[in-house]
Order: sequence, then C-alpha cells, then structure tokens
Amino acid sequence: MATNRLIVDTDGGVDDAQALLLLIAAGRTPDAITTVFGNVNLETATANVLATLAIAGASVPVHMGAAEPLAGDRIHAHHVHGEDGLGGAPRPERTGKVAGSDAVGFLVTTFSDAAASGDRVDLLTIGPLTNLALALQQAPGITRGLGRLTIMGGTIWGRGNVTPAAEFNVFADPEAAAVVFGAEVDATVVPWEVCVAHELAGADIDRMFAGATDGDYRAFALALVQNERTRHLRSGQGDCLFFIDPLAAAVAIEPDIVTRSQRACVGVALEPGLTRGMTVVDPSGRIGTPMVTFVEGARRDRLAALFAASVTHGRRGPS
Ligand SMILES: [Ca+2]
Repeated sequence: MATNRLIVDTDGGVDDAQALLLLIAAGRTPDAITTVFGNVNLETATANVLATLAIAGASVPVHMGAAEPLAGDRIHAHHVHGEDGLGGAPRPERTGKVAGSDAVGFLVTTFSDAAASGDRVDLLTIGPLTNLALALQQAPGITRGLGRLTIMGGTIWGRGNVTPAAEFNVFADPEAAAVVFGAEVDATVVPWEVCVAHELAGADIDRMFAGATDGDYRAFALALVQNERTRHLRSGQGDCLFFIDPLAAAVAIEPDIVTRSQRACVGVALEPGLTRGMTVVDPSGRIGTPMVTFVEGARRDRLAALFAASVTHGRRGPS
C-alpha cells in the first residue's frame, strides 16, 4: 500500500523539533507543515520550524496558522522550552521562508482535494488543536480526506502537566480540542502520561551522540536533548529524555510500534476552574463522541532506534 502524504501541525518547541528530525531521518519528511501558537508565540514557533528544517537540510512548505486560541487567553511554556522555544539551540545562518500565512485555508483545501480524489493525507498534530478545529468548523467534510490523524495531547488517566488535570496542548485551547474530538474522525491519541512513561536514559543518549559526526546538525540535536536532560535533573526526574512529540511522530509513521491501546470517546472539560482542559476518557461510549484510540504503550526498542537515527542523520561537513 502506498504511503499517504503527511502534514505536521506544530507549535515549535524543543520536542517538536526533535519530532521533525525523527520524521526526516526516518524517511518521512512531512509534505507540509502548519504552525500554531503554543509552547511559544506563532512567529517564534514558525521561525523554529524553519530553523529545524534548515539544519536538517529539508525543504518543506510551512504555513503559518492560528496565533490565538478559539477562546480565552494565550498561554506559553517558556519555562520548559526556553525564551526562544528551542532551549537555546544554535541557529542556522539561513533559513527558508514561509510558504503561506493561511494554514487553516491550506488544511481545508488539502483535505477537501484529498476527499475528492480519495488520495488521503495523514495529519500529525503536536501542538494546540486550533488550526484543525478552525478547518473542521469551515469544512466538516474534510474528515473524508483525512488518513491517519495522530494527536499528541490530553491525558488518559487524568494526570496533567500544565494543571493537575490538564495537558498543555488541550489546555492551551480546550474549545478547539472539543471540536476535534467531536468530529467524525478516528484519531489516534498519544496522551501525556504515556509519553512520560517512555524515556531514554542519559547513558544511551550519550552513546548515540558519540556516534554522530560533528557539525551544525549534531550541535543542534545535542542542544535540544541537553535542554531536557538539564531540566529533568533539576526537577529530580533523573537523567533522561521523555518521548513527548517524538512518540506521537513515531506512532504516526509506525502504527505497529503501539503495544497497548484503549478505544474510548472523549469529552473536554470547558468550564473555568480545576478541570478546564481535562480530557474525560470514556471507554463506555456514554459521552457519545466518536471513538478514538488512546495509545497506552509503545515498543521502546523501536523508539530508541528512531531517535538514534535522528541523532546521526545530519549532513556531513559544512552546508
Ligand atoms: Ca509541541
């Protein structure tokens, strides 16, 4: 079976950059990228994506999307990803330019065409769900053009990161998440608790980088990973890297990597207060939204192999 085209929707943080490097190294360079506010503002997220593509030597059209959530105030995660969103990773001297500033229009056109032709397109979202929600509101029929939809977001057991109950991507725009989880689409969801249950030990990371050729690419990839290791060490989580967006990327391109999953429908808590942005996961189906698949476990050997490939992938010598 031919491989579907792939679009990645991203908010340009450290693990977003790692996910892009993983996809490119795995031979699944996205056919297009759409950007969204989230870890950092929209302009910075877009600049970070362009920087990552330049470092990897990949030419991919990048469309700027939503700068604000559907409702409420914009949040960010500079405390995790640094002021620049890439943990201070060294920037390339030159980057490409954006292909457009209407990501929502691009998604509507692409998935409408895909629906008409039957040539479906996969979508991986690793940021707030604003762009996809706006596209679905404009053109609900685009679900017929969607191939595999893989979403990093939400929680499965109710333990969030940005609040005790809510995960960042959903909390950043709960109304958008409610639109997506209410749409007629069979998504695969990679929830927060499962991401932090899949880690790579510091010693393994060191071994991978020891095999990488010196250069801009290695320096960039190393800075990304060191930002995370330093933060985890400071917070007492040990010397490791958690697979967040890279886990979703791996699931998107290697469905067989999933070892355990749960079918459920999802409600998103929208009321202000303790539970805003919480994903209420309902295997019984009583919430009534379409069933999606929650990933509960993935093959660690394949994750490590995909990550290792992304460490050693860089072009050799000066570009
Ligand atoms: Ca992200």
